[in-house]
Amino acid sequence: MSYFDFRIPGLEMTVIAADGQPIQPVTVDEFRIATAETFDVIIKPKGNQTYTLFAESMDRSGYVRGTLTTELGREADVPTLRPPSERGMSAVGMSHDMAGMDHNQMTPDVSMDMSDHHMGHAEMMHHESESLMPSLPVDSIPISHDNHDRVGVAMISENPTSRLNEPGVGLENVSHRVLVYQDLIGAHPWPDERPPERTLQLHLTGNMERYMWSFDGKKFTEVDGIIPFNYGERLRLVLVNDTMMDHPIHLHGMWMELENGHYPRPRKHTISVKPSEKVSLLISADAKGDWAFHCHLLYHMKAGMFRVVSVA
Ligand SMILES: [Cu+2]
Repeated sequence: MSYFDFRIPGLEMTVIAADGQPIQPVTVDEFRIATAETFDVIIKPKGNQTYTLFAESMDRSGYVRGTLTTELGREADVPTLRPPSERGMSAVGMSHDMAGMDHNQMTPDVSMDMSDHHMGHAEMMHHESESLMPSLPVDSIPISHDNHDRVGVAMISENPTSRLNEPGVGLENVSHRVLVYQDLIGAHPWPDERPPERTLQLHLTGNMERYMWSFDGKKFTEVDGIIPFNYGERLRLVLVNDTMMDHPIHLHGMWMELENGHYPRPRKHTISVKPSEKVSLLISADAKGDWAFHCHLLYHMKAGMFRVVSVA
Protein backbone atom coordinates (compact mmCIF):
# COMPACT_ATOMS: atom_id res chain seq x y z
CA MET A 1 0.00 0.00 0.00
CA SER A 2 1.72 3.04 -1.23
CA TYR A 3 1.70 5.82 -3.70
CA PHE A 4 2.53 4.80 -7.26
CA ASP A 5 4.01 6.65 -10.21
CA PHE A 6 2.32 5.41 -13.35
CA ARG A 7 3.41 5.66 -16.95
CA ILE A 8 3.16 3.81 -20.25
CA PRO A 9 6.49 4.24 -22.05
CA GLY A 10 5.85 5.38 -25.63
CA LEU A 11 2.31 6.59 -24.96
CA GLU A 12 0.95 9.86 -23.65
CA MET A 13 -2.13 9.82 -21.45
CA THR A 14 -4.99 12.29 -21.49
CA VAL A 15 -6.46 12.55 -18.03
CA ILE A 16 -10.22 13.16 -18.20
CA ALA A 17 -11.41 12.50 -14.64
CA ALA A 18 -10.04 12.65 -11.12
CA ASP A 19 -11.75 10.62 -8.40
CA GLY A 20 -14.45 9.84 -10.95
CA GLN A 21 -15.28 13.52 -11.46
CA PRO A 22 -14.79 14.94 -14.96
CA ILE A 23 -11.98 17.41 -15.53
CA GLN A 24 -10.87 19.39 -18.55
CA PRO A 25 -8.57 17.02 -20.46
CA VAL A 26 -4.89 17.36 -19.66
CA THR A 27 -2.19 15.36 -21.43
CA VAL A 28 0.74 13.99 -19.46
CA ASP A 29 3.37 11.26 -19.66
CA GLU A 30 3.20 10.22 -16.00
CA PHE A 31 1.12 10.73 -12.90
CA ARG A 32 1.53 10.00 -9.22
CA ILE A 33 -1.51 8.33 -7.71
CA ALA A 34 -2.09 8.35 -3.97
CA THR A 35 -3.85 5.59 -2.11
CA ALA A 36 -7.62 5.81 -2.81
CA GLU A 37 -7.30 8.33 -5.63
CA THR A 38 -8.46 7.45 -9.13
CA PHE A 39 -7.65 8.95 -12.49
CA ASP A 40 -9.35 8.14 -15.79
CA VAL A 41 -7.13 8.43 -18.84
CA ILE A 42 -7.53 8.02 -22.58
CA ILE A 43 -4.65 6.48 -24.50
CA LYS A 44 -4.21 5.90 -28.21
CA PRO A 45 -2.02 2.86 -28.91
CA LYS A 46 -0.36 2.94 -32.30
CA GLY A 47 -1.11 0.09 -34.68
CA ASN A 48 -0.51 -3.28 -33.10
CA GLN A 49 2.35 -2.10 -30.90
CA THR A 50 2.80 -3.63 -27.46
CA TYR A 51 3.17 -1.44 -24.39
CA THR A 52 4.13 -1.88 -20.75
CA LEU A 53 1.85 -0.34 -18.12
CA PHE A 54 4.34 0.54 -15.41
CA ALA A 55 3.50 1.48 -11.82
CA GLU A 56 6.51 2.18 -9.65
CA SER A 57 6.09 2.61 -5.91
CA MET A 58 6.96 6.08 -4.66
CA ASP A 59 9.77 4.74 -2.47
CA ARG A 60 11.08 2.76 -5.47
CA SER A 61 10.98 -0.49 -3.52
CA GLY A 62 9.13 -2.28 -6.31
CA TYR A 63 6.73 -2.05 -9.21
CA VAL A 64 3.79 -3.75 -10.81
CA ARG A 65 3.38 -3.93 -14.53
CA GLY A 66 0.90 -5.00 -17.10
CA THR A 67 1.04 -5.45 -20.82
CA LEU A 68 -1.17 -3.83 -23.44
CA THR A 69 -1.04 -5.88 -26.62
CA THR A 70 -3.07 -7.17 -29.50
CA GLU A 71 -1.44 -10.57 -29.36
CA LEU A 72 -1.25 -12.98 -26.45
CA GLY A 73 2.28 -13.61 -25.22
CA ARG A 74 3.88 -10.45 -26.52
CA GLU A 75 5.73 -8.16 -24.12
CA ALA A 76 7.34 -4.75 -24.31
CA ASP A 77 10.48 -3.62 -22.51
CA VAL A 78 10.06 -3.21 -18.78
CA PRO A 79 11.73 -0.08 -17.40
CA THR A 80 14.14 -0.38 -14.49
CA LEU A 81 13.23 1.18 -11.16
CA ARG A 82 14.49 4.71 -10.79
CA PRO A 83 16.64 5.36 -7.71
CA PRO A 84 14.83 6.32 -4.51
CA SER A 85 14.78 9.98 -3.67
CA GLU A 86 16.09 11.27 -0.40
CA ARG A 87 13.53 13.12 1.61
CA GLY A 88 15.82 16.11 1.98
CA MET A 89 15.01 19.59 3.13
CA SER A 90 13.40 20.61 -0.12
CA ALA A 91 11.24 17.48 -0.29
CA VAL A 92 9.73 18.40 3.05
CA GLY A 93 9.12 21.95 1.95
CA MET A 94 11.92 23.68 3.83
CA SER A 95 13.20 25.52 0.77
CA HIS A 96 9.81 27.09 0.20
CA ASP A 97 10.10 29.79 2.80
CA MET A 98 10.90 32.39 0.17
CA ALA A 99 7.92 31.39 -1.98
CA GLY A 100 5.74 31.60 1.09
CA MET A 101 6.95 35.12 1.79
CA ASP A 102 6.13 36.15 -1.74
CA HIS A 103 2.58 34.91 -1.34
CA ASN A 104 2.22 36.78 1.91
CA GLN A 105 3.31 39.97 0.19
CA MET A 106 0.44 39.68 -2.28
CA THR A 107 -2.13 42.32 -1.49
CA PRO A 108 -5.31 41.13 0.22
CA ASP A 109 -7.22 42.34 -2.84
CA VAL A 110 -5.47 39.80 -5.05
CA SER A 111 -6.25 37.03 -2.62
CA MET A 112 -9.86 38.09 -2.49
CA ASP A 113 -10.04 37.91 -6.27
CA MET A 114 -8.75 34.37 -6.13
CA SER A 115 -11.56 33.30 -3.84
CA ASP A 116 -13.98 34.66 -6.38
CA HIS A 117 -14.91 32.58 -9.38
CA HIS A 118 -12.91 34.37 -12.02
CA MET A 119 -9.40 33.08 -12.12
CA GLY A 120 -7.91 34.91 -15.08
CA HIS A 121 -4.98 36.28 -13.12
CA ALA A 122 -4.12 32.95 -11.52
CA GLU A 123 -4.20 31.18 -14.85
CA MET A 124 -2.05 33.82 -16.49
CA MET A 125 0.55 33.42 -13.80
CA HIS A 126 0.46 29.66 -14.12
CA HIS A 127 1.14 29.82 -17.83
CA GLU A 128 3.94 32.33 -17.48
CA SER A 129 5.98 29.84 -15.51
CA GLU A 130 5.17 26.31 -14.50
CA SER A 131 7.09 26.75 -11.27
CA LEU A 132 5.25 29.88 -10.24
CA MET A 133 2.36 29.30 -7.89
CA PRO A 134 -0.61 31.65 -8.20
CA SER A 135 -1.92 33.33 -5.08
CA LEU A 136 -4.58 31.12 -3.57
CA PRO A 137 -7.24 31.66 -0.90
CA VAL A 138 -5.22 29.52 1.48
CA ASP A 139 -2.27 31.92 1.23
CA SER A 140 -4.11 34.62 3.15
CA ILE A 141 -5.52 32.33 5.83
CA PRO A 142 -3.58 32.58 9.11
CA ILE A 143 -2.21 29.24 10.21
CA SER A 144 -2.74 28.56 13.90
CA HIS A 145 -0.64 26.17 15.93
CA ASP A 146 -2.96 24.94 18.68
CA ASN A 147 -2.42 21.57 20.33
CA HIS A 148 1.19 21.47 19.27
CA ASP A 149 2.66 20.94 22.68
CA ARG A 150 1.41 17.37 22.63
CA VAL A 151 3.64 14.29 22.47
CA GLY A 152 1.95 13.26 19.23
CA VAL A 153 3.36 16.34 17.52
CA ALA A 154 7.07 15.85 16.95
CA MET A 155 7.34 18.76 14.54
CA ILE A 156 5.35 21.61 13.10
CA SER A 157 5.61 23.34 9.79
CA GLU A 158 6.34 26.95 10.69
CA ASN A 159 5.69 28.27 7.23
CA PRO A 160 3.55 25.83 5.22
CA THR A 161 3.10 26.71 1.56
CA SER A 162 1.03 25.75 -1.46
CA ARG A 163 2.74 22.94 -3.36
CA LEU A 164 0.00 22.14 -5.87
CA ASN A 165 2.36 22.88 -8.77
CA GLU A 166 4.92 20.29 -7.66
CA PRO A 167 4.83 16.69 -8.87
CA GLY A 168 6.15 15.41 -5.56
CA VAL A 169 9.28 13.89 -4.07
CA GLY A 170 11.38 11.98 -6.59
CA LEU A 171 9.63 13.45 -9.63
CA GLU A 172 11.08 16.97 -9.44
CA ASN A 173 13.64 16.45 -12.18
CA VAL A 174 11.73 14.19 -14.53
CA SER A 175 12.07 15.52 -18.08
CA HIS A 176 8.62 14.51 -19.34
CA ARG A 177 5.20 15.85 -18.34
CA VAL A 178 4.02 14.81 -14.89
CA LEU A 179 0.52 15.61 -13.67
CA VAL A 180 0.27 18.10 -10.80
CA TYR A 181 -2.84 19.18 -8.87
CA GLN A 182 -2.43 22.60 -10.43
CA ASP A 183 -3.36 21.00 -13.79
CA LEU A 184 -6.79 19.90 -12.59
CA ILE A 185 -9.73 22.03 -13.76
CA GLY A 186 -13.30 20.87 -13.33
CA ALA A 187 -15.14 20.05 -16.54
CA HIS A 188 -18.17 22.05 -15.46
CA PRO A 189 -19.32 24.10 -12.45
CA TRP A 190 -20.68 22.24 -9.43
CA PRO A 191 -24.21 23.03 -8.24
CA ASP A 192 -23.28 24.91 -5.04
CA GLU A 193 -21.43 28.11 -5.91
CA ARG A 194 -21.83 29.86 -2.54
CA PRO A 195 -18.70 31.22 -0.90
CA PRO A 196 -17.76 29.48 2.35
CA GLU A 197 -19.49 30.65 5.52
CA ARG A 198 -16.68 29.53 7.82
CA THR A 199 -13.20 28.06 7.77
CA LEU A 200 -12.10 24.97 9.63
CA GLN A 201 -8.40 24.26 10.04
CA LEU A 202 -6.96 20.80 10.70
CA HIS A 203 -3.30 19.88 11.02
CA LEU A 204 -1.90 16.53 9.96
CA THR A 205 0.40 15.64 12.81
CA GLY A 206 2.72 12.85 13.79
CA ASN A 207 5.59 11.57 15.82
CA MET A 208 7.47 9.13 13.62
CA GLU A 209 9.72 7.80 16.39
CA ARG A 210 6.72 6.76 18.43
CA TYR A 211 4.68 5.87 15.35
CA MET A 212 1.87 8.23 16.28
CA TRP A 213 -0.34 9.77 13.62
CA SER A 214 -3.18 12.16 14.28
CA PHE A 215 -5.14 15.28 13.42
CA ASP A 216 -4.23 18.31 15.55
CA GLY A 217 -2.03 16.17 17.76
CA LYS A 218 -4.88 13.98 18.99
CA LYS A 219 -5.27 10.34 18.06
CA PHE A 220 -8.81 9.20 17.34
CA THR A 221 -8.96 7.58 20.79
CA GLU A 222 -8.09 10.93 22.39
CA VAL A 223 -10.56 13.26 20.69
CA ASP A 224 -13.63 14.56 22.47
CA GLY A 225 -16.06 13.80 19.71
CA ILE A 226 -17.11 14.45 16.21
CA ILE A 227 -16.19 17.26 13.83
CA PRO A 228 -19.57 18.99 13.45
CA PHE A 229 -20.77 20.20 10.06
CA ASN A 230 -24.11 22.00 9.87
CA TYR A 231 -26.42 20.42 7.33
CA GLY A 232 -26.63 22.67 4.28
CA GLU A 233 -23.64 24.85 5.12
CA ARG A 234 -20.78 25.68 2.82
CA LEU A 235 -17.40 25.58 4.51
CA ARG A 236 -13.74 25.82 3.77
CA LEU A 237 -11.47 23.11 5.15
CA VAL A 238 -7.80 24.03 5.47
CA LEU A 239 -5.37 21.13 5.85
CA VAL A 240 -1.84 21.79 7.06
CA ASN A 241 0.71 18.99 6.92
CA ASP A 242 3.10 19.24 9.88
CA THR A 243 4.77 15.91 9.06
CA MET A 244 7.51 14.84 6.67
CA MET A 245 5.25 12.43 4.78
CA ASP A 246 2.56 12.70 2.13
CA HIS A 247 -0.91 11.86 3.44
CA PRO A 248 -3.90 10.99 1.21
CA ILE A 249 -6.75 12.57 3.18
CA HIS A 250 -10.10 11.01 2.38
CA LEU A 251 -13.60 12.28 3.19
CA HIS A 252 -16.62 10.02 2.90
CA GLY A 253 -20.07 11.27 1.97
CA MET A 254 -19.26 14.68 0.50
CA TRP A 255 -17.04 16.12 -2.18
CA MET A 256 -14.10 18.42 -1.55
CA GLU A 257 -13.45 21.11 -4.16
CA LEU A 258 -9.74 21.81 -4.33
CA GLU A 259 -8.99 25.55 -4.35
CA ASN A 260 -6.12 25.47 -6.83
CA GLY A 261 -6.86 28.82 -8.46
CA HIS A 262 -8.92 27.37 -11.30
CA TYR A 263 -12.63 27.52 -11.89
CA PRO A 264 -14.46 25.21 -12.05
CA ARG A 265 -12.51 23.69 -9.19
CA PRO A 266 -11.62 20.00 -9.41
CA ARG A 267 -13.78 17.93 -7.10
CA LYS A 268 -12.17 15.08 -5.15
CA HIS A 269 -12.77 12.59 -2.37
CA THR A 270 -9.07 12.14 -1.63
CA ILE A 271 -6.52 14.93 -1.40
CA SER A 272 -2.85 14.05 -1.14
CA VAL A 273 -1.13 16.64 1.06
CA LYS A 274 2.64 17.00 0.70
CA PRO A 275 5.03 17.59 3.59
CA SER A 276 4.83 21.17 4.86
CA GLU A 277 1.97 21.88 2.48
CA LYS A 278 -1.26 23.70 3.18
CA VAL A 279 -4.33 23.23 1.00
CA SER A 280 -7.87 24.56 1.13
CA LEU A 281 -11.03 22.77 0.09
CA LEU A 282 -14.63 23.87 -0.25
CA ILE A 283 -17.29 21.48 1.01
CA SER A 284 -21.07 21.58 0.77
CA ALA A 285 -22.43 19.73 3.80
CA ASP A 286 -25.22 18.16 1.79
CA ALA A 287 -25.30 14.64 3.27
CA LYS A 288 -26.71 14.09 6.76
CA GLY A 289 -25.07 11.55 9.00
CA ASP A 290 -21.69 10.43 10.32
CA TRP A 291 -18.85 10.20 7.84
CA ALA A 292 -15.32 8.84 8.13
CA PHE A 293 -12.55 11.35 7.55
CA HIS A 294 -9.06 9.90 7.58
CA CYS A 295 -5.66 9.37 6.07
CA HIS A 296 -6.00 6.56 3.54
CA LEU A 297 -2.64 5.04 4.42
CA LEU A 298 -4.40 2.49 6.57
CA TYR A 299 -1.52 2.13 9.02
CA HIS A 300 -1.75 5.89 9.67
CA MET A 301 -5.50 5.62 10.05
CA LYS A 302 -5.17 2.77 12.54
CA ALA A 303 -2.54 4.71 14.48
CA GLY A 304 -5.02 7.54 14.99
CA MET A 305 -5.24 9.76 11.90
CA PHE A 306 -9.00 9.38 11.79
CA ARG A 307 -11.98 11.55 12.74
CA VAL A 308 -15.73 11.39 12.35
CA VAL A 309 -17.43 14.24 10.52
CA SER A 310 -21.06 14.52 11.59
CA VAL A 311 -23.52 16.46 9.45
CA ALA A 312 -26.63 17.49 11.38
CU1 LIG B 1 -1.07 9.44 6.61
